Amino acid sequence: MKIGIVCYPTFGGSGVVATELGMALADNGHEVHFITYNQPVRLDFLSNNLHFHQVLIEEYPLFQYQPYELALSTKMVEVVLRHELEVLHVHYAIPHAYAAFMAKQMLKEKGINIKVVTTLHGTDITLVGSHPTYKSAVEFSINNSDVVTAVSNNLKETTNQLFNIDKNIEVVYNFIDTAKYDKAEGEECKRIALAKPNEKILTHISNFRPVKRVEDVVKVFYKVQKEIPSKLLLIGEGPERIKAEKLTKKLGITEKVFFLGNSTEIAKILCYSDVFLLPSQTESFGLAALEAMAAKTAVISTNTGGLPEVNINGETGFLSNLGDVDNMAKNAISILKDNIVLERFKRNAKEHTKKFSLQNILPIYEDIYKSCYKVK
Ligand code: GMT
Repeated sequence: MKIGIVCYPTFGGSGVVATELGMALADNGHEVHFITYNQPVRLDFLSNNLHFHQVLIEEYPLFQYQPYELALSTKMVEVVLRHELEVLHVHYAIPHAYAAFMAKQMLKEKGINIKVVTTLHGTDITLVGSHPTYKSAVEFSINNSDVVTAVSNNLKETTNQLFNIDKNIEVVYNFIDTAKYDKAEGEECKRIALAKPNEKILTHISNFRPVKRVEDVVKVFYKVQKEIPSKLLLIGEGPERIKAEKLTKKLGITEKVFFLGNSTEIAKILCYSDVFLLPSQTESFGLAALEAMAAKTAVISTNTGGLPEVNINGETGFLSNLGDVDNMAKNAISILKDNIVLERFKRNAKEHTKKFSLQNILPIYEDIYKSCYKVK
């Protein structure tokens, strides 16, 4: 099929999922067109069935805010017409589902019935989408998509609680290309560069937004390193990084904490890790946790949102109440203090990711695209 993918091109989970999906669809013989304002960070190659169309904004002194949705829907129309796309798959409702609706209307005038699949990722519903500033437009664009998917059962339920949705939301879990992580594990994993042989490695990866509670990561690590010789790797960039750095200084643990910034080498970094920390206020799914699990890493997380659907308490890691850093540290220590226990959690984590493998999830999206043509 000929599929247009609209997403944020950044390190955020929705952009990562959209990009990995597009690349996998292209590998499977579909013609995929990314439509966004920059080449997605994980889109590391283009080919004759993998294309990128940049949405450019025309600056004008009158505009305090540039009308991105207008430029995006115009670009969608142009790409659909030029490449005869059959489906537009938009990731993250704001403003992509709204822009897709506008494109659909414009194309209708030209006698073309483009199908729109909207995937809800989390904050587009929980933190931003339900805010009165955006709520009506988000509800409208969800209800006017041909198919709507959510990345967890929890996100589906939350969407139905927060909005008046008149169609069934299909749950399609985030997925992982497990082969990538097996490869990184097989290649030389230079753990020695970061930690001594007796030291354990804890990791956190995020966009360092307030919802991730990065200070809790540092607080948990502070307690863990008192009992277990260990290092903490923090990967990502964002507004909370400075606070987290200040806290490591205050706690006197700077020499044990490495801020590594954004990285496209996630599989390689995760191959070092023993425990992954994700103390988020909410996560619709927690793709970062799934990536860690694929790299054989146990997960210590909160029990919020869709996290219990990914991290199985007592099996792949542990779940704690929001903000309960004592419990998170206690759980991490209980895994890290015994190498046999650690190995069991790591193996379970890896095993559990099979449920979310690319091979399982890709055909679900392919069926959804086909099903659009059966939808009225
Ligand atoms: O977590 C973020 O802040 C980024 C955000 C995004 O949309 O890029 O992530 C959301 O989508 C991911 C992919 O579906 C999910 O794995 C994350 O759990 C979700 N984040 C939140 O719900 C906070």
